[in-house]
Amino acid sequence: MSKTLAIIKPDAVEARKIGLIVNRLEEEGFRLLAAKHTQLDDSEAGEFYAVHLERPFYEPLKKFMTSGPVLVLALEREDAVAHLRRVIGATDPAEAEPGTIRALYAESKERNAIHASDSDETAKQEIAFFFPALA
Ligand code: 3AN
Repeated sequence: MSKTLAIIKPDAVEARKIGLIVNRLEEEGFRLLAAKHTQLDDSEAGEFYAVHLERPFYEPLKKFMTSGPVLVLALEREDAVAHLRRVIGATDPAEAEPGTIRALYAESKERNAIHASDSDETAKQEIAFFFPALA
């Protein structure tokens, strides 16, 4: 068993897709270890996306991620990181495989419904960031 972190982003929360997305994750075999409904502030979003600091989309990404509530999820499953990346689909919904969460619910590259950790190492850091008790 391994762990990963997902964030249902402000666009999907606003569009009332939390239930459908959590249902899909459970159908995919993920166990929900912890959940936090919160609105990130600028410093939290900045720290979370620090790896993108030099990218042109860093400021708009922070603005979007702080624009409304999100649902942060710690998830467990066999091969959790890779499986969740497959289930969410490509960053750009136009390139996401049909049936993936982003193909179904994302609007654009930025407003793309859901975040998922991209490696076991990142998953560990991201889980510790939001759920220190699980680390
Ligand atoms: P992913 O979320 O698929 O791992 P990353 O880690 O490359 O993608 O990017 C993190 C977030 O930054 C994405 N979820 C998306 O919201 C935003 N992002 C990435 N690339 C772009 C881009 N070219 N334009 C706008 N936003 C972007």
